Parts: sequence; C-alpha cells; structure tokens
Amino acid sequence: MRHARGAETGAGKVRLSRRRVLNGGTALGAYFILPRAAGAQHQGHDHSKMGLDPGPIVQAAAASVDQPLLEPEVRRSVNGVLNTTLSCRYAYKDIGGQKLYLRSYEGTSHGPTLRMKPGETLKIRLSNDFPPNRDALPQNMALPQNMALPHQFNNTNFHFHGAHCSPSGISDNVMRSMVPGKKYDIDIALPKDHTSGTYWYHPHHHGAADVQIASGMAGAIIVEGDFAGVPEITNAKERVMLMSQVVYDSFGMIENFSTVFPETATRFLAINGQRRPTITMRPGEVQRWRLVGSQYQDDFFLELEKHNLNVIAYDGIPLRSMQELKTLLFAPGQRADLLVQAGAPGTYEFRALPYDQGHPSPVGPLGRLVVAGDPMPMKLPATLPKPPFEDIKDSEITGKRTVTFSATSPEADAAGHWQEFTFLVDGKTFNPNRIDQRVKLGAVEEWTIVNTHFHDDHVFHIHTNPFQVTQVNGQRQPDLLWRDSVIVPRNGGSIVFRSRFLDYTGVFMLHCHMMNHEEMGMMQTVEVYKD
Ligand SMILES: [Cu+2]
Repeated sequence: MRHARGAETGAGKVRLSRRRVLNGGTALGAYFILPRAAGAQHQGHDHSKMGLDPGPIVQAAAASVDQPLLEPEVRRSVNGVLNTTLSCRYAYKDIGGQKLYLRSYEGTSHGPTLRMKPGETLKIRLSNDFPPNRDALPQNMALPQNMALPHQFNNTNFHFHGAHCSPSGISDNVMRSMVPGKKYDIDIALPKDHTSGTYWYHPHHHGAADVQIASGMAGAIIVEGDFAGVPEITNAKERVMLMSQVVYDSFGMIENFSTVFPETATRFLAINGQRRPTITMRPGEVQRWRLVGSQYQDDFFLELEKHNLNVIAYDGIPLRSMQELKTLLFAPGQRADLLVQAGAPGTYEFRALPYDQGHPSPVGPLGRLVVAGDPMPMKLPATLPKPPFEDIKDSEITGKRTVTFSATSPEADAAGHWQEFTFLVDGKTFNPNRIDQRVKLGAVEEWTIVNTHFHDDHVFHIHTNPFQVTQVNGQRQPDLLWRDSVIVPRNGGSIVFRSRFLDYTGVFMLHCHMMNHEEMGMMQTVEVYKD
C-alpha cells in the first residue's frame, strides 16, 4: 500500500525533475519536494546563485488525501488451511501527509485480509520482531493497581475477534504472551457450522493491546459463503474498510499511553490507513462494503451523503432483513456489512457526524464516493435468506446474571490525566489470576449489562459466543440482533442479551472495547466448564 501511494502522490501534484525524484527517493513517501527556489526566495536569499545549495526542502503534503481507496493484501485458505506468517514490527506509515513510525503487522498500514471458510483452520507463525521492551514489568503484577497500568508495549498475541472457536492452548487464547525476538504458532479451527461474514484480528495482550491497535495493528478476516443464492449481493463488488482514529505524538510515534488516552487525542480519521480516500462507483451500481470497527477508542456516527446505508449483517452475522439506514452508529469492535447503491453522478462525503457518547465522538471526513461513468443497473435484494441462528426462547434460559461497568474520574474530567481515572467491572479492575464468571458448558443465559458510569457510554464485548440483544435501557428490541459487541448507554443505562455457551470450554474475556478502558482494567475473565 505504502509504495503505491507514496509514488503516485508526489508525481500527481508536483512536477518533479528526474533528479529530484531520485534524490527524494521512495523513503520520502507521501512527502513531496518543493521547488528549491521558492523555498529560498521565501527567506529573501537565493542560495543557488550564491553556490550554497540547501538541497531539497521537504514539507508535509496535503497531497496524500483523495487517493483511490487501497485494500490490504489478501491471503486465502488452500485445501482447508490458511497457512501464513505475520511479522509484528515497526514501520514507517504515510497517513494523510504525516510520516509516522508505528508498530505494525507486516510493515503495512493494516495487516493482510485473511479469507477462509467455515470448517477450515487458520495457522499462523507469528514472529514478534519488535525490539525488547524498554520498561520492566511492574513489580508484583498480582496487585490489581499494577495490572491496570499500561505496560510493555512490545509484547503481543493474536485474537480472532468474533470467532466461535476454542479460547485455549494455541487457539484464540488471549492469555498468551508473545515476547520480542520469538516466534509462535497459532492454530485456530473454525467449526463447520461457523457463521460466514466479516470478522477481524488484533493483538489482545493486556498492557499493550491499546497502543498496538491504535498503531493500526488490525486486519480483516472474511469467513466466506454468506448470502449464497442472493445474486444481488454475491455479484456486488466487495470492499474491505478498516476504520481508524489516527493518533501520534510530536515524533509521529505512540510510545506513551498519554498519546492515546485523552478523548481529544484523535488527529484525524482514516480508512485502510488512508486519509479521505476516494471510492469510485458507476450510477446504479451496488457494492458491498465490509466495515471493520478497528478504531481503537470511540464511536463513529456514520453518514454517506445522499445515500442509504443498507445493512445486511452486523458483527459477521447475517440479518433476517435488510436495514435501510440514513446514519449508522458504529462502535469499536463492531462490523457492519453495507450494500451501497450509487445515485446520480457526483462526489459524496462519507463522514463521521457529531455524536454525544458522553464526550463528543470524533468527527470528520472518512472518504469520498465518486459516482461517474456509464450507468450500471443493479438491484438491492428484496429479501434475505433465513438467518443462521434461531432466536433464544424464554424456555431455553438456564440462568441469569448481571455485570456492571463503572468508572471513577477526577472533577475536571475532560482535562484529567489517565492516572486519575479507574475503569471497573463489578467494582474491580482486571486480574488474570481471578475467574469472574463461571458458566457451565451448554448453559443458555440471560445477562443484564449495566453502565453506572455517569460520563461515558461503553462497549460490551465477549469472546467465543455471540449473543442476541433483547433490551436496551429496558426497551424490548423488536429486531433481536445477534452481535459480539454492543454499546451500553451511560448513567444507569443497560442492555439485556441472551447467549448459548456452546462447544468450547476454557477461559476467555469480556471487556469494554474502548481499548483505553480495557487497558486500564475494564475486563473480566469468563470460564466455561464441563462437569
Ligand atoms: Cu469503556
């Protein structure tokens, strides 16, 4: 991705001599070189006449916006196995005219898109190529206050977000610690009846996951095969779109937790590591946009100017009928599969609108839809196939429980340092040595998630089993959506869901997917056990 964008950007906006292109080199990426004389005259001197050549003057360019949307490299399964490697390493990334030096997968702005089918196995040889951690492990990590300190940002691991698979061993086990300089095998087998749709992967090492996701360490996983027999969907061109809030310090890096913490930390928004990319369609064309909520912290209130957002799946799980929306509230961790039908020729903004999630959600352009060319008559589907899961009936419920999200904050909340906040589940910060919820294998439970935090909405996410949302703030939800991540409204708000704890025993996590909060302790362990 980087190479293509860097080269096109410079050449497209400024007429460069061959010598300057060679001098500038590809290392300059999305920066371009101003004609030397212009820079010199600005100083009131012409150094070239004086024989003093100051060399090319490099200035950050706005030219790296409005480039065609690029998608991550695709890696596919072969004979039932997706066998690949992933290197975790530092890389230069050119995003929106900013040259950043951040942790990455494979040195690209986002990791490769992995495509596989239900019943297949994902085998990854993960190489942690980060340098050694600069900080020592806090002394006595058993102390909860120490476990809630972000730390050791070069440790990592691998989480297949939304998968129904084993949370143990070398499968989707987020308790693993993958340290710098070593290689690790990951082996995740999906059951044959796994849902097909849009999933994603990201690091989940407590202490480091937030900084790594904020750095763009995320990739899409497409489990193929949904909507077979619906040509309006299967014939549509697909686009994978990884959403991000771009953050960095004055060195273009993320080396300190305070780079990501204040709610105002976001510099701008991006899709696939590009600032305001362009998406082209022909009038009447239908495309399937696979949106991945890989933004590290905040909700996006999405709008595509003068176009409907037609949702056909949330969180990788197909809907029973298409939702025709004008706006979509999109939380970290979530996915939404949209059918977009292009209208009349023109340019339309794809953007995040103002929204109050307790603090203002980040706003700004995400991309631009450019509709041009000959009409392409396509249709939206009239109906969708039967969805994959049966509704959970009252008669199935074997138990109920309540989980409470809360937080404490300083008086001057907006200006507070991260050390002045605590984020809690059931009154406690995360402790990996404690089991918080024990659930018998095969149980079907109804859970109420309460958010007593006066200030912020939070995003409840649980691993291994999806759930069906039945109530929000006491209101029955007629659409009974299946999800793996859902917003819990602030100040006494609540959601109720039902879930079947099927197939897999072991320990996994529930947490807030606003990663700052998870990192500071808003996470619990869940153990599914067999008698
Ligand atoms: Cu939260």
